[in-house]
Amino acid sequence: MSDGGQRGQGPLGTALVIIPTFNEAENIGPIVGRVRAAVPEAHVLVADDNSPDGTGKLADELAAGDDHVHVLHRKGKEGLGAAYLAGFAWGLERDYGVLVEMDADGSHQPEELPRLLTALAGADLVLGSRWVPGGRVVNWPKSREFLSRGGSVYSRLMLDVPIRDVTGGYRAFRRETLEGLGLEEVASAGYCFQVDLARRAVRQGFRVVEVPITFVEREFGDSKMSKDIVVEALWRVTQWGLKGHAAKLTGHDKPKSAGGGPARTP
Ligand SMILES: Nc1nc2c(ncn2[C@@H]2O[C@H](COP(=O)(O)OP(=O)(O)OP(=O)(O)O)[C@@H](O)[C@H]2O)c(=O)[nH]1
Ligand SMILES: [Mg+2]
Repeated sequence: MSDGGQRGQGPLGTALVIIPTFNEAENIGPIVGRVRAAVPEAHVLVADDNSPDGTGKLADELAAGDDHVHVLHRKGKEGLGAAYLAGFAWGLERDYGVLVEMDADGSHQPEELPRLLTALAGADLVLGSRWVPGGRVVNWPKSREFLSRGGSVYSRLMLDVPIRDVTGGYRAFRRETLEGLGLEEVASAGYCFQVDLARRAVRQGFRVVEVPITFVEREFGDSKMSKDIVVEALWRVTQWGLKGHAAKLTGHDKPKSAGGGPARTP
């Protein structure tokens, strides 16, 4: 083994790349293949919500031919957050030291994963970031960019988290970080799931580092983004923000338990 961190099996332990899927039949084969090529020692867990287009069956076929690929079949569509929570639980029950979130649609390029894993050597949580210098988005309409940037700025101001891309979903966690986040209390389903995890990490004092990524808009398949997901995010972020500000005013703003070192982002 040369550079363990880059190959998904460094001093932090083996990495598990969790890919939630709902109707990603065109994308699942290519994305799993790209992860396997980019980080050969990492394992992949496809968390499929019984996709009507047969994504789960395709994932089973990939798993049958590769002992580094696993499939978690869930009974129906329950949202990205629920799929990740089930995937985290699956990984934490096993011996993985690093858990990675990645979309199936190619927006998160597996070829950038070694950089995220390398950064995790000096962090508790690494966020792939579109909105730090060097980060960018390819093929997004202006309206979508406005929504994403606006969502991040609003969350940052409301929640007082020093993170540029707080809604992004390309992330690498140390096992201990996930264990310290209080996942059993997380109820968010859509985008705000990502915001929720990031704010919890900052609150617990974990070291959060943003690494620039090039986010590529999906080429195949349909988006699962919906008005409901945006409304949920807006509503929850506003609630969290107001609660946080109220707690500050009354001096009740300290987390229940301490995490790692001081939070920081570059
Ligand atoms: N298991 C599961 N996966 C989901 C669910 N909703 C979305 N996903 C997956 O989560 C990832 C992100 O969803 P996308 O539809 O790409 O959301 P998005 O990136 O905001 O939208 P696009 O810009 O259109 O790609 C993809 O891999 C989806 O297949 C769900 O309810 N269950
Ligand atoms: Mg997408």
